[in-house]
Amino acid sequence: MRIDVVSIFPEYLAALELSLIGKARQEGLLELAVHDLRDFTTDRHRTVDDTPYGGGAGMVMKPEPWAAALDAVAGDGDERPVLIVPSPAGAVFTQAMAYELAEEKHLVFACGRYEGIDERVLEWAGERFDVRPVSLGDYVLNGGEVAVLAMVEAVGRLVPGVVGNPESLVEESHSDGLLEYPVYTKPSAWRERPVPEVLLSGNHGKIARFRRDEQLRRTADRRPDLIEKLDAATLDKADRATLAALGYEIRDGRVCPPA
Ligand code: 6GU
Repeated sequence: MRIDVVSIFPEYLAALELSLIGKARQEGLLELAVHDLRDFTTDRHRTVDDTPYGGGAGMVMKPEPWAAALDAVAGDGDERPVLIVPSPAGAVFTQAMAYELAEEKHLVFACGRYEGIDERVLEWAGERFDVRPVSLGDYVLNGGEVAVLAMVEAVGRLVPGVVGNPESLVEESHSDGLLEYPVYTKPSAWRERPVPEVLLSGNHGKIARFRRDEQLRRTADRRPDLIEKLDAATLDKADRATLAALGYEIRDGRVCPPA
């Protein structure tokens, strides 16, 4: 996979040289380049922003440096790269989106700052890119760089070969619509706190059941919105009993919260 990131703070993306993603770059699994938007300006002051038409607070990123930068990274035209525009006004980034993006050959991230990029850039870019404004969630960051760090890590780890043991991608939070179960390691008793006994039993059926129930309990507690999105057809008898004990009711294939 090829990834291009355009930013006025290219140093922000230095973290992508570390850990799993850094290693994947060294091994050639990810080809990642960071570009300084100011290198695509033509004036002496390397200006990237200007005041908003219609008035209002803050500054808007000028179209021309963005057009020049996107022209430079677009590639030969026989592919249609995905242009991800991090913005609190985007669609929410999810694990499902990370899986989709991990299938792509070429991702371009356009990091806006200030109040955002002139809207015409996104319209114009639609001729050559699949343009996707994407948000990490309902809060505001000063720019797209931190969001790009998160998204490149979430997508990059799903690219085959980046995570050494692909098994570790199967049983993790959000892979089945539930949060992950709690984990424990040695010692079996620590500061008077024993590990749940079933985990020491060697009974793999019971362990699987315990973990599934912990997933259901934890998700109901922390993310009840995810419980309501479950398809009841995917729930076995024991799942239904656990949800019933938590006060949920199953009606017409939906999991309904306690009143
Ligand atoms: Cl992707 N960008 C910015 N600037 N703020 C955000 C965000 C993205 N996601 C949540 N807040």
